[in-house]
Amino acid sequence: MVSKEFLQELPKCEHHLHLEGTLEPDLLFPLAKRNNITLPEGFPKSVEELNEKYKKFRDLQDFLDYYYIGTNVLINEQDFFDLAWAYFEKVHQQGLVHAEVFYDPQSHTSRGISIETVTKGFQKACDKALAEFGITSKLIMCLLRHIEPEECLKTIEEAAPFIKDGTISALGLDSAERPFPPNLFVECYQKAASLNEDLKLTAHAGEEGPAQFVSDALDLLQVTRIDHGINSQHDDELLDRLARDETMLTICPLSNVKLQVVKSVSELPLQKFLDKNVPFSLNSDDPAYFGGYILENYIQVSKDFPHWDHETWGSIAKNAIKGSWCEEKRKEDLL
Ligand code: ES4
Ligand code: ZN
Repeated sequence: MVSKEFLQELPKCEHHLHLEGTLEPDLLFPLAKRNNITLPEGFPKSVEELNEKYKKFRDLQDFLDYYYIGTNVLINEQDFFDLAWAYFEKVHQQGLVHAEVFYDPQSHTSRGISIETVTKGFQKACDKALAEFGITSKLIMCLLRHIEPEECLKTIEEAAPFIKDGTISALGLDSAERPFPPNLFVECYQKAASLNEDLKLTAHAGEEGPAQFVSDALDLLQVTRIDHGINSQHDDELLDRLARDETMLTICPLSNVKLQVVKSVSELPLQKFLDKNVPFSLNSDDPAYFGGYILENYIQVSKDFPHWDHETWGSIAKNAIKGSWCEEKRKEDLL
């Protein structure tokens, strides 16, 4: 098995990280206080109690219920900056060199907070991460799939200035997967893509949903990356397609265990993906909720796949760089 030091020093890229999912209990409570937010009846009262709750979630929806409550404590541009900056400080220590990070504008606009406030706060943290740590980053705006597609179209219009000027690099789709399949969002993806030909497209698919949702995201939404996608393992033709087109899956090992998608990391089809040349990266998803940041995810995978040597790990890190949406020059420098 490779050492923690080796994994720490590998130049790592993260492609599946929800900024709202980096809200640690020890920031959630102070922010609630700072912004005079009353947490709902029955919500844990202390950092310890909340950490206890985060030890296990029944499923994706059980987690999302907590995640959306947490989101409510974020009000001012400074809060969004503080949240993202705390993330960059942590992962800088872990050997992260490039991050493509999600955020959910609708979790905030639905509470009367403007898309400008959110986007500018996050963007300033990204700028500081580049200036202080040399970490490059991209912002990916996600649509919440439990919100009506009509509403989502309005969100895209509100975000249009940031899509047009490239502040938002990509569009994603998250929240409860099974009840809200990709086909509902065809118009939204077309509309967003029409605003900027450089806009990248991705979607959560095949986390709790079937392999068919992965194929549908590729065919109907024209995405060039799939978030999670682990249920692709059940469709050999789809695996061949992902390999042929070099469509990267952004795998989130600790998340899959916490949300009971798998019992343990060893159950993940990572060896199959390697053998079939399906590109994937390893990511933390919602690290404050799932018990680890990027390095802890790498370490857990190394424990569950102990036969992987330095060369295997080197190729995993390289594939993550290759699958990144950073500028070609940056890619060359990282490779
Ligand atoms: C998410 Cl793990 C996961 N799946 C779907 N939507 C999400 N939003 C934040 N984390
Ligand atoms: Zn996710």
